Amino acid sequence: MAMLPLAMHGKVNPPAPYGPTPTARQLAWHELNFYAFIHFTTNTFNDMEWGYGDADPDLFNPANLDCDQWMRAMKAAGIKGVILTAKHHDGFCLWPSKHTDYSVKNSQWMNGKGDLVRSVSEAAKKHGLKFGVYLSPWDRHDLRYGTPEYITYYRSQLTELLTQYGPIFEVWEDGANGGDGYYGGRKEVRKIDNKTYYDWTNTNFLIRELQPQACIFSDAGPDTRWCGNESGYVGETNWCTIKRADFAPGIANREILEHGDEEGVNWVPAEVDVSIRPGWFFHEKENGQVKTPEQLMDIYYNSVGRGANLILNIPPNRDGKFNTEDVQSLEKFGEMLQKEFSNCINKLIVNADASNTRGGESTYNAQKAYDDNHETYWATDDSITTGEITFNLKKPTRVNRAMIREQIALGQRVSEFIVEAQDKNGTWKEVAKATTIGNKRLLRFPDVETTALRLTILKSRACPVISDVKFYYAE
Ligand code: FUL
Repeated sequence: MAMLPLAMHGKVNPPAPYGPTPTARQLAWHELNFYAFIHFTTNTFNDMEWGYGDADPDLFNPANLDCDQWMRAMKAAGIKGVILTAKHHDGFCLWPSKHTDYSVKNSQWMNGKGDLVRSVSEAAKKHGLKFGVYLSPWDRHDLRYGTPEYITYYRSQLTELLTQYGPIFEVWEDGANGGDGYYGGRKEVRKIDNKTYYDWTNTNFLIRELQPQACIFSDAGPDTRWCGNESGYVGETNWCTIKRADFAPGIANREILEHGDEEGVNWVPAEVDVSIRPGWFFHEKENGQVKTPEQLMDIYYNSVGRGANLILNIPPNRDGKFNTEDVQSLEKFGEMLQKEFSNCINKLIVNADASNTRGGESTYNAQKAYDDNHETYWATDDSITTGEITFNLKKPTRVNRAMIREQIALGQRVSEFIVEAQDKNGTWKEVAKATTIGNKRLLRFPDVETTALRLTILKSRACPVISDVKFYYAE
């Protein structure tokens, strides 16, 4: 006999999925929360952001490449994966592609025997980080850019990247497209129609075929979307849904991308891309502008803490290492992040009551919101879209942080909620108010000493399904 889903062991059906729901690959992606971006190419050596496409391959020559150092610094910050710019807009390939001469094989670095995609993917594997690739669609070097042959070239390169370097967790389809460039010496302006030129549908089929577990990022998904800015935040209200058909890579309504679309028909959650420095590539002159651990913490709350994933860019220097300023900031941030959520006060919860429990059945009761099991959840009856859980504490306890998660496998529902704390006179005081929850909502509020905490769902598109509520005290 087939196993019944856990919640069916009771008499009451679990809530039916509401609206679009994530695929298994998206659900796995949601659990990652935080990964890194590496921008590295000839731009690093000639101090550019968008190389024109005519840089001499010999320019690329990191004298003391140390990918282990990158991985250690990333891990110290709590980073769980890394995406490398295998090719940026300048067209220079960091691996010895068979389909162009414009690559590391013609640079003096390691006498043309180097393969940076290999070095980074192997270091990532060794340190337990996931690996992903960015392959810029816009190529300012290649003569074929703008013609159908270029699309064949792009796909051949993707095939190399997706077959030679182990499992890929994400493929980054950039939106910057067309303009002036070297283009095999023609030095002209080339414009493409970014809705039709790339035929993304078929490129994405290829990715699915070669790496079925990889999430595909672009302004339009299909798996994860741009958050509409490069400043390190997603909207306070952040829906994981959009209408995918309204977008294409390079065709982006920033307002919608920043907040998602409550009525959206596709599950395409936001990814927040931001650099630890003003630029995406390393520039000596920006050494004094590395984001501080405190700034990184704000970014973390404004991305991961709003249900998005964070991709933080850390550009290696000309030596092939992360600069000291960047390493120090990452390490300090990692320590702060660890402290932020190390003192969970859920252990002091003696009991919890919900205003309504689905079918009156223990399978969905308030305890399931703090049982440390993401699979189980508190849910109400289908007709109930507001409600509260009161968490009673063993003794007066100081609290200043909270984490709340919906069981997004059943869709995103909540659009308004508050957290309150009861003072010693029995008076309830609001400590936090927010809109959407989604995969994860992190809240910071001033210290409060309390004997009971209350989560109130004020508005939800369907019965709330809350899988985790955790309270913390951060010193
Ligand atoms: C943009 C690019 O133009 C930037 O150079 C950078 O790679 C960023 C992540 O995406 O579209």
